[in-house]
Amino acid sequence: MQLKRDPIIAQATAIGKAGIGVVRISGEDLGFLLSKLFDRPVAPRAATLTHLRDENHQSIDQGLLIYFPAPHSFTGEDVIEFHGHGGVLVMNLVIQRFIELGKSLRLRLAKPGEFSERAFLNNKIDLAQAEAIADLIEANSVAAIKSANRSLSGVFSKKIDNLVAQLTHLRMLVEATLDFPEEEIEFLENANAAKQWQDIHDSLQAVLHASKQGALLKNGALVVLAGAPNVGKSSLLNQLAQQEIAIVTPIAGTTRDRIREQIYLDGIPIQIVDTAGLRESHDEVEKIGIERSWAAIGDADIILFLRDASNTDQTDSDLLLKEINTSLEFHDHQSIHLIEVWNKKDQANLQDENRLCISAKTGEGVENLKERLLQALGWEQHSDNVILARQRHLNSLNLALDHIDQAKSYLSLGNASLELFAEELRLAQDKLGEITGKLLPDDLLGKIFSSFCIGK
Ligand SMILES: Nc1nc2c(ncn2[C@@H]2O[C@H](COP(=O)(O)OP(=O)(O)OP(=O)(O)O)[C@@H](O)[C@H]2O)c(=O)[nH]1
Ligand SMILES: [Mg+2]
Repeated sequence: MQLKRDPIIAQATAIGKAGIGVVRISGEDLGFLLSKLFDRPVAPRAATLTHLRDENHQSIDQGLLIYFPAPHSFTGEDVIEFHGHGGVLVMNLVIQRFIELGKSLRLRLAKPGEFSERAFLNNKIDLAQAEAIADLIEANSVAAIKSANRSLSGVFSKKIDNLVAQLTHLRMLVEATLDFPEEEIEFLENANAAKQWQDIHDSLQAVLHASKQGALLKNGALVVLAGAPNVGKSSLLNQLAQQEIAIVTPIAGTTRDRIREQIYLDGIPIQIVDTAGLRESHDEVEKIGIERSWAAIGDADIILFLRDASNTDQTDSDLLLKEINTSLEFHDHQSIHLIEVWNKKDQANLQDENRLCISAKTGEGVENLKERLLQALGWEQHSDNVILARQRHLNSLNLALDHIDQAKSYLSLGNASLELFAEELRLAQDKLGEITGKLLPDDLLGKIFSSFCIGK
């Protein structure tokens, strides 16, 4: 038997001064609470203007009250919303008063994400949708909003559910075959098990691809500007950010510290890090700066290695580039992209089409550079079916794909391995179930919801 859950209350709008502030209450039966406020029945889903009064009948706040009887509410329980005035103190008093009125119901403050958790537990939304709400609220680009909305409306979950259904079908087929050992292979061939496997594999890969795009949209990338002193790293940072952020001078060794700035390329948040020019230095401060440059290089998704194209002697930069490549190899950082950029195009005579040439000063070639960055990140412009995935989703999808691949190897081994084939399919299905939350341990669920903010 399911334990009765205490009713919960929290401010649903941001805390601060605002025209209105909304307090939300959710509980299995809030009829008693309503009877404390009104001496007549309250119409469902209609706004009623009312005063919330203290025990001496003094008004605390006046606002609109809306009652959403279960199960037609966000959480699937009875929900009451009180739309009062959005002051910090007045909202606190409103919440306190409701808690007093609901004392016998054990009304208490909600924990972070608890409303969403209840919606999930009451099958109003699945886990991927609950996460999409959090992602929608936190989205910082139009593209991210669009794909969060797609997930929220269930597009992502539907894809996962379809895959699970395909897997179930194939598993049933295999299980049935196992009961008739003599006919196994023939039966599977007739049912085209290999084709079914291929379809599942391809759909899963498509979902994974769309999710990787979404993860890029959500998590962005770290781009580090590196190179010898004076090649124009800080100038490029300023050009990309369209602001004078870093100091630019003709003196080699101007930048001592890492300077960060976030920009958006096609909706993807990109952290640009400008670093101290790399060279042998005896200056105490500069030496620390250069150590930090090396640390930033190791953290990068993409390194933009800048050269001064107006300089006919590239020996220093050549050596430096070698050193960076060696360091990346040594630390097993093969996934870091390095793009060579020839700067100060305006002062140089460059006619090499294979080189990426820019002028950080005039901005020439910078649009081209941005495109190269997006390309290196694997971003496909105009992709309208991006799924705003979290790392958690990517992990589950990758593991599911591993099991699907493993299954294939058993299928090709013939009769003796059919049970192993079925087992891998089951494991893949379990991994997919983690995404929508149908198969996720309670402690993990709790962890996911507690990362949401209060009132959500
Ligand atoms: N003509 C021209 N000058 C540039 C260009 N980019 C940078 N400069 C000049 O080159 C000098 C050095 O530029 P910075 O941006 O400070 O170079 P940096 O790589 O950050 O140098 P450090 O911080 O010392 O490592 C400045 O005088 C800039 O004005 C460019 O595209 N064209
Ligand atoms: Mg600099």
